[in-house]
Amino acid sequence: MSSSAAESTTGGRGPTRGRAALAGIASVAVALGVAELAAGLIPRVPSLVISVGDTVIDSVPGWLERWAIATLGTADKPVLLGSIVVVSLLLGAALGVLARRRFVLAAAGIALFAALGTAAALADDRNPVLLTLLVGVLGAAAGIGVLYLLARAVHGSAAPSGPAEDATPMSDLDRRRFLAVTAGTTLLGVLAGVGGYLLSGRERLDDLRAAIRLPTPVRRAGPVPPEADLEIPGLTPLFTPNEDFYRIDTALRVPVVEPDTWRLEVRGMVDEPFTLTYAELMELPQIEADVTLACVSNEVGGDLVGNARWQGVPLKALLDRAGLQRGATQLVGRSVDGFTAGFPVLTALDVEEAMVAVAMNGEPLPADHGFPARLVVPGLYGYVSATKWLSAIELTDWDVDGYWIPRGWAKEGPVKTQARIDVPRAGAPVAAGRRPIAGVAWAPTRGIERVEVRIDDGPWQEAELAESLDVDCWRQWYLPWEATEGRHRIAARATDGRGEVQTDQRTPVAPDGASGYPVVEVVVGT
Ligand SMILES: Nc1nc2c(c(=O)[nH]1)N[C@H]1C(S)=C(S)[C@@H](COP(=O)(O)O)O[C@H]1N2
Ligand SMILES: [Mo]
Repeated sequence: MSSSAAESTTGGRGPTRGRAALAGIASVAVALGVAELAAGLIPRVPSLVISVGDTVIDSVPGWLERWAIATLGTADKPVLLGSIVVVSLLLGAALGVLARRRFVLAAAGIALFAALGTAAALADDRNPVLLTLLVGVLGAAAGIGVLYLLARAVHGSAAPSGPAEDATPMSDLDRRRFLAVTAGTTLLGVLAGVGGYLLSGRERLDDLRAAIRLPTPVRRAGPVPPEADLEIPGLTPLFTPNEDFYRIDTALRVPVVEPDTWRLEVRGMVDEPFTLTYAELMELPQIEADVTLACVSNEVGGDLVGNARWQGVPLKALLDRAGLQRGATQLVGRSVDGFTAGFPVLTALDVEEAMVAVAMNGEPLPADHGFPARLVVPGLYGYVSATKWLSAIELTDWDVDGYWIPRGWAKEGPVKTQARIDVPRAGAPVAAGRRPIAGVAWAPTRGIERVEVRIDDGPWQEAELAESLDVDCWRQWYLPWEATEGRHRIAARATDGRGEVQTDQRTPVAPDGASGYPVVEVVVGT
């Protein structure tokens, strides 16, 4: 066969090297898989891959993190984790080649690699030290074991640490068997990793959530009049279903917070700091409010915005109980995962619907959206207000900065008035004739008074507004349009409840939210 001819002329180097690299990849796949599986099986131990990812997120400069959110959106997390796995496997290939000559060095490389993951996990002092170390050791041991066995196979019966030149060339059968064993081992590593991921506690949380009985709010949100939802095909529904609600956070793995062990501390510049259990929080009088939540990273026309009926304890009640001290000007929400977000105490006192939310659209908060409790503050972008997996409410002065402030975002984040065009979709085929132009507009705490639409260079035409549910909530709008053949440009602008017209000044999302008119271009056919 030509391959064995090639092998004899190169002294077995090329193909052997390739197989050594494959052996290295399989070893690292097994190391990762075993560590993930162990982390999934042992309670409270984090995934080492996710811990490395967390470290990357916390150490990259703000502009890079912003760029990742802007270009990758919610795919940023899978992309980061995938990159970590790919880099690890490439490293494995190099270690596999190294193992041909210096097995001990290659084994040390795998151990070092596991140690890095373990160190990343231990940097978070919520993680149990010994159990986390155990996971690292198991992963390293499995990886080194596989490397030893496969390296031996590459060299026939020769010791893996012997010089490669001594190796007896493999027969075709050996080669095929080697490839099968290597592929099988890699697959086992992948399966272990996936299994570990699935075991990591989400299902248990869903059972706990299902068992929770929400108290009846003392103040209910109003009934939803049918006129509030125009139900035009393609138009965003008035309430965003929980599973469709955008998700933005720095958490690579959703924190699994069990209500039994969760505590909410109210502390800082207050006369009477106190701590609540979940049961105690659920016994306090709760309110319900329809609030549109927006992300500061939402582009004009973007979908990082959603509307939900929230239920929870008003912030003001908690602040009254704690007794604010003079000088307490900022309220900082702290998450179990270390995230922080701060906003003026005055907002917490003035905006009645500002709350520690425990429910979203009639069910306990989903894990992705902050279970067991989060902050919801109408009128502020999420990055300064909407702390998920809330663990503490700290009263402090204005000098303290929340997570995003040193990373290039404005200290204050009021939500800008925005209209969005949902129908027709940009680029979607439109047939000539009478068609609706429709969308939503929001200006939480101020409300929407008017939406206008401009087609091509025509005049601004006033759109029909759906009934308003609440000033904190987005409002649907539509304009019947006699669509004529050809290319058209549709723009929209909203006016808030104070009579202020949305600005036409285009600004990027950083530092304090995008502005400008949304524009949709369509080609109308016959
Ligand atoms: N713990 C935590 N809470 C957080 C964040 C975060 O990264 N970590 N991101 C904030 C941002 S930037 C936004 S826009 C909202 C998004 O809330 P959602 O994911 O429920 O839509 O959560 C806020 N709360
Ligand atoms: Mo955000």
